Amino acid sequence: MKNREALPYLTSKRLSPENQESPIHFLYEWLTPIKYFYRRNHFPYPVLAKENFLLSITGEVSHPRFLSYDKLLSMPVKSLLIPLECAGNKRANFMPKVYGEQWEDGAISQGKWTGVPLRNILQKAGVSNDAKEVVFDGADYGTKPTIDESIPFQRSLPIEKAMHPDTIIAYKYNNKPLTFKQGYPLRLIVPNWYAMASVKWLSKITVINHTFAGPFQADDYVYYPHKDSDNDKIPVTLLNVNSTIQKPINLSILNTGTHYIQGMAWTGCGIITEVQISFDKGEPWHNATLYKFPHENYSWVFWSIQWKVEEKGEYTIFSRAKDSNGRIQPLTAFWNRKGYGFNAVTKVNVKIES
Ligand SMILES: Nc1nc2c(c(=O)[nH]1)N[C@H]1C(S)=C(S)[C@@H](COP(=O)(O)O)O[C@H]1N2
Ligand SMILES: [Mo]
Repeated sequence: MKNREALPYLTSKRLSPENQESPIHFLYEWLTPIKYFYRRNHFPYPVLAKENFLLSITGEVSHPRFLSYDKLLSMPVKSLLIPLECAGNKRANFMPKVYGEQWEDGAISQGKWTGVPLRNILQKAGVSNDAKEVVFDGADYGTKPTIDESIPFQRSLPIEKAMHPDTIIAYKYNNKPLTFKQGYPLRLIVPNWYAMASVKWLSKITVINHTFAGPFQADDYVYYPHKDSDNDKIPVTLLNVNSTIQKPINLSILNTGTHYIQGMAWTGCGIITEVQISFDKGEPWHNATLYKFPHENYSWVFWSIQWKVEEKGEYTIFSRAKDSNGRIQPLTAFWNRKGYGFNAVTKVNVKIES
């Protein structure tokens, strides 16, 4: 039979706007192929052509700029291996349940991003001394239930993060021009932060001397620890330390013998130093072997451990990652009303049948 393929595919959570999970359990690669990159959108896709496109840099700057796509391509370039993880990744695991896209563990993907450090462009524009934040506009727009008018997708960064040498305006993914769904022609890439910061279809950069309070900054992407009040809210920024068990898949039926438990781990604070596995609900923990991509400290790490199992029955395999800042996946996730940053110890149930 023709056109029959046994390949993994994106799992749709929603068609418009398009929200789809990566088949993360089947990806043992450093670079997620573009067809397996997860998709998370707030609005319909905008259509941009590089020919009539100018990126503006205005606001608290001495020399406002309007850069063409070709001008950007002529500037000094940088390439980095960076994962993008949606702040809602693994939201489906929160108890009690929270409203929002019920992502399992596939709202994460990574690849090689190539572009111009934002810092170079800001320096050319001459950022004023009282600059506080930089606001990034995507070209996509639409309405939100809480707001009447049509608004663009907008996010800000503190000036320090905007000036970080690894915050880049990307125009290539895995050595090819960005695809239309991933932000063509330009996309901000903010390493170590949850992916809402990495604004697609980047069209406008505005330096401001106050705190930005757009809806995607001050309402969404904020941890609200309480069910009924907005007290103690904290903005969502850095990725939590986290891991995913890729193999075995949850609820697998296996036989006695030797199995390899495999997965990935990542953090937004330093590097992964350890991944520990328990073969059945906690103590004892065993150290997995880590596989790191040389000189790419933002990249996820892969890990693997051998499991010899002789007794039939049901088992719950746990994984927990630690990072160089002493952070470790907790047994229970920090519950918050909008369901961001789930990073409790990762669990997979299996049955050993014969
Ligand atoms: N312009 C624009 N940028 C955006 C978004 C968006 O809806 N519009 N979504 C953000 C969120 S919440 C995530 S998780 C990532 C998703 O990127 P992807 O679709 O390439 O996976 O893009 C971020 N940047
Ligand atoms: Mo997201």
